[in-house]
Amino acid sequence: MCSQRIIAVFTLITVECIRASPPNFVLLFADDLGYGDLGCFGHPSSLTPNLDRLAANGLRFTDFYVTSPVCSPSRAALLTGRYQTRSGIYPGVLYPGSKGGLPLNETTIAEVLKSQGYVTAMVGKWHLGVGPNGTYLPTRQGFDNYLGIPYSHDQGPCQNLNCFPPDVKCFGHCDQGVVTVPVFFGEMIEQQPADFLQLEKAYSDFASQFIHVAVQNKLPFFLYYPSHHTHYPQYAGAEYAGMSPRGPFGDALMEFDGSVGKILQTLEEAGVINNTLIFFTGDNGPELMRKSRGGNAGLLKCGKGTTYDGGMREPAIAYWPGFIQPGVTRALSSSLDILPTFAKLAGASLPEVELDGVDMTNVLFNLGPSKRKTMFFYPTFPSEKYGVFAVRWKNYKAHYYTQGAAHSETTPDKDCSVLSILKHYDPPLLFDLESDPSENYNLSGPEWDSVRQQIQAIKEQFEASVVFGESEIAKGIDPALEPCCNPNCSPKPQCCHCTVMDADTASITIT
Ligand code: CSN
Ligand code: MG
Repeated sequence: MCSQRIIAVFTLITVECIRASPPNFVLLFADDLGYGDLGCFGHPSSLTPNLDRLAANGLRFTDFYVTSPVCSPSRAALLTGRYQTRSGIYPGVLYPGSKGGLPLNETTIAEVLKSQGYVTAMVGKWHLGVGPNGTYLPTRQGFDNYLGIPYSHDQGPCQNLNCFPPDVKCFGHCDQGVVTVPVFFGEMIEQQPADFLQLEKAYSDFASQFIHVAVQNKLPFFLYYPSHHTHYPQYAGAEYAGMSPRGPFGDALMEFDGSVGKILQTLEEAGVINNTLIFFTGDNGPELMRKSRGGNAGLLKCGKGTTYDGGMREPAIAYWPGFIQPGVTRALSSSLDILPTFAKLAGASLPEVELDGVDMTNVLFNLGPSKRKTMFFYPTFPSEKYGVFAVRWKNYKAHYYTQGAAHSETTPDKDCSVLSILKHYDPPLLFDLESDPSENYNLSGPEWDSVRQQIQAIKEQFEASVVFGESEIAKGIDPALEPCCNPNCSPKPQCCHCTVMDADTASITIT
């Protein structure tokens, strides 16, 4: 039995007790956000009061990893609980005209939860494919509702993007010769190009409407909010532009943090704040090539595009008042673990596939040791020939290969630069991430042989279990597939231009 009294005593909570009333889930996913970007992870001039509040009253993860140093593969792994090499979301990322996408036979968190009667919504950046006739849109992958952009907002011309004030053009250059970035509502294009100054408000209004409708209908809900706000080129609306001491990246982050605050307020108003697990993390490390306009990996080495910790170790926070005790955990955890964890809490069965994620309820509720002992680091361009570039086991990390990346250009550390070509190590480089989180000091000498041998055995066992799925990204690009609000117009891409979004038309689907 699960009484209020038991709920109040943290140590007596069992997962069965929690399951008696399935919680709602809000999954917040920031874009290109580094380990050092949040106030609660030590950034001195970021203003992130709402995320800091979640961290102060929830569980902050110090050792949380994603599976890829770039976006689409990281998202595929988050939503499926499987390394992207299995689902085929490699190499690199999906493009506006990509033929492929997350295969429909993969089971997403949204599909797992729908089997238990959850109503689902996604707001923000998808980046797992559009395909012919919207084959790969979120609405085909378990999301009842979708408002957002289909890929990164630098994957279309951005020189005409509105920044703030509205007559000032955004800083930077983006992809040319493709359609401007559209905003989808369900499977329809609501606006093209996206008006970024209005978008964050549209997103939070939609999220709040979704929560209210779910609660009114007494349905458990799953809201996935993968924000693209901190991705280049950063933007912020009138309320936040120029407000952060950190400059444009800080403004964008602050506006995203503001929308987190609005979601929290909605959960409180709807009376479900105590029955909702909020989980926050990011997709990959910071785009250091943007210099001070990019994110920051804090004390970690390099950033986006690399398999150093700066590319793949992310800030993470779990918040559920009354259930998750405030604190900090050093338990090794991953975005792979979210699907099995949510499934466990919802009482859903797991997809019958080779899952890489493990249930982390032990970590969330302080019930025992973490089930995760290892983490494998695939590069941006994984291949069966090279396999994983690095392995984390306990506090150790072994690098078999390293390579710099254009996305991590510009810092004084030459290892991050694109000029640092692929290097193979035999024996692998070995770091103790607890005493040396910046991966500076290789552990050499015979006393480390046994650690290297154990890691080698773990790597071999893992790689023997991985069958690379057919690459969805290698299926290539067809310009005719670029999403266009006037499908038969000409000349493309310029004619793909549609009216201002009418947020009032946004209605919520609950089945
Ligand atoms: S990502 O950023 O989508 O957040 O990973 O916007 O790796 O070639 C990455 N890339 C465009 C991007 C291209 C992006 C790449
Ligand atoms: Mg990203």
